[in-house]
Amino acid sequence: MIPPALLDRLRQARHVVVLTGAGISAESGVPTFREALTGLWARYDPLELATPEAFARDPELVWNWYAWRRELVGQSRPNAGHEALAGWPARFPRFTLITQNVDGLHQAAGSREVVELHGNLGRVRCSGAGHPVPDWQRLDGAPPACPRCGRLLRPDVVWFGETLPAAALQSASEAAADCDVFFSIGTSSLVYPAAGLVEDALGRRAIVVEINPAETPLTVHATFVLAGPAAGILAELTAHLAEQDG
Ligand code: BV8
Repeated sequence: MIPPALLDRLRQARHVVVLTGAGISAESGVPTFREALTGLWARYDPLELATPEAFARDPELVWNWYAWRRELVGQSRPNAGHEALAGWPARFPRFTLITQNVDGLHQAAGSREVVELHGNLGRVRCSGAGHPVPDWQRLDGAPPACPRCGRLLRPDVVWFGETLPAAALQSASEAAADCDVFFSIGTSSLVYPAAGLVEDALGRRAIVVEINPAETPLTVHATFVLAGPAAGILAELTAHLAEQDG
């Protein structure tokens, strides 16, 4: 059930921002970050593995964790939530989609402009100079060497303790500071600076909508809380918006 008051606010919205986390990909079968350690990975802590220290200590282990996740993502398809959001740029005067996810499913659903705060595990880069390496051999086992300088290749994602891509963080911060509606979808709101974006919106009395089956530190501050899985809620919300088109 979508609150009519939310639909009214969306009808008048000037700039809608959406921040997504791993939860929006859960219904595509991509485990959320904390679930991304099942089976042989169950004994590791993602906060430990997703760090430059872990890669320096055991590059093969970290490389293979990402190879396994890349495999999972490769077998996944965007769900109704990704697809609904792909149509939202046409519904609002201004729309910004920001994601913490590294699975590329928003782009696979047709979203053309996606602010990727934490990179994308479909890309790799040189662990030395940082330049992207588009055509690399997909080997299991030890990470391949950079064809240019011989240093190890690494996933093009942001690890804990690493700064976010400056351009992405700036776009996200500017959008959060300008928007009049901020959606936080499928994120535990625990990881910074991504989780801090909504604070800009709250500070300016923008409408904040949280879509998540569980409570998070944001829940008590949100204007509207749509408690449930994102795919169905976003499909229902989009259907209401389409009704307004007459
Ligand atoms: C940095 C890529 C400068 C890798 C990831 C304050 C300011 C700045 C930094 C910090 C700070 N406090 C602490 C820090 C350090 C740290 C941090 O935030 N630590 C946390 C643990 C406290 N931040 C950093 O290190 C960042 N770097 O700021 O640099 C700096 C450096 C050092 C010290 C100070 C400053 C870098 C953070 C980026 C890390 N990389 N991902 C990879 O994926 O392998 S973050 C990773 O974890 C994910 O991208 C995601 O964003 C995050 C959380 O993962 P999950 O919990 O799985 O996913 P999510 O949060 O999205 O939760 C799932 C949610 O979905 C749940 O709520 C669930 O209920 C819901 N859900 C489930 N099913 C559904 C659903 N929702 C809807 N529908 C469903 N069907």
